[in-house]
Amino acid sequence: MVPSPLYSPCISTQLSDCAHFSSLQAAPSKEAPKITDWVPKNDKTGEFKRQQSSFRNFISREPGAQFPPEVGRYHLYVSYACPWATRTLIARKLKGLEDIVSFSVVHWHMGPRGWRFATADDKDAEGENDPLHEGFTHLREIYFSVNPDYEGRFTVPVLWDKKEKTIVNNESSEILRMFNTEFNGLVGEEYRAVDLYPEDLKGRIEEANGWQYDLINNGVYKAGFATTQEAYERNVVRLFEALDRAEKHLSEEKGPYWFGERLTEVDIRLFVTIIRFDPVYVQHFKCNIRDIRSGYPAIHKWMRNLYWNEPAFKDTTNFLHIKNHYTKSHTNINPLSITPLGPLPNILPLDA
Ligand SMILES: N[C@@H](CCC(=O)N[C@@H](CS)C(=O)NCC(=O)O)C(=O)O
Repeated sequence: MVPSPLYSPCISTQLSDCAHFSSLQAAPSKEAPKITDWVPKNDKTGEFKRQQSSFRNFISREPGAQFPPEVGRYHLYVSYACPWATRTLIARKLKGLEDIVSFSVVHWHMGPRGWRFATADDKDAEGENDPLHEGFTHLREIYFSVNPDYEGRFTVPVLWDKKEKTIVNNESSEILRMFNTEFNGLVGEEYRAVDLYPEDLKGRIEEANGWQYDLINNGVYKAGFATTQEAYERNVVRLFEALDRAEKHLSEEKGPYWFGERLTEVDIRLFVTIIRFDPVYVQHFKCNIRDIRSGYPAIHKWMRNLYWNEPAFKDTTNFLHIKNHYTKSHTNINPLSITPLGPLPNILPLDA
């Protein structure tokens, strides 16, 4: 467990709702951080530092494994807004796990108590209730049901084990790897043949993941959550240098994917950030040195190909959740929660 004292269970809640730190009710601190204080108020660097994921167990085919692959045993809690969670949905579909691993989608709005489940008052398209825990209103309750002293952030994705009633893993990069191999004995040959992390590309995949995670996937957040001009500029410049590098690579590659004719996890991991870029990151995270549709022809073509030609990518992209979540939940960045309408369309056609 990675301790994160700033985000103890009570901090961002109405204190009366939280049993864990009931003694705090007597003297709530005015300085208590909010869930949107991605950079602690006293951090003069202004830099967003992402917390490590806390639950790191693995579903495994090894005999005697604590979490063996089984049909219907595991459940994913995701948000369609979240790029990290959407990675796992794409892999789930590409690997034919739709009848094996169930999933549910939280409401797009992340309020002071974090992600919440939809209620009867919400419209259908806005999210779902918790199908596994009657009466749970927020994702945080899942975390506390496993560890009442949990002190990390309440993030999606969460890979839940219905049998042991516990969280297996909440780190998307690892869930991708499990989905790639560990259910292969339960799926048909066409899905077994899909290898998102093939042996002969492992080195190049790790190399691409390394800079893309730091500078692009997390880079948009480091620019958008920065609380000083210097931190913003430092990170936004690095982000665009990395996009230039991706553009060069894709313009030289023959074939529709990052590695030519072979779809790998690099496509999944990069896509979830790029598809959100023009609709959200350009304006909301101030990543506006260029946009994808007018500034990066090769990335743009690669992204549109995945979206329009691969159902696993299009079917897991929900622009309503994406646009509403960021602009209406990050009230530190957008206090009036007004969602810009553009750019329209959210994504251009393949032949544009
Ligand atoms: N390292 C995690 C990051 C997941 C993550 O940060 N998810 C965000 C949504 S995009 C979240 O749930 N944030 C809630 C919070 O930080 O309070 C992963 O890749 O799975």
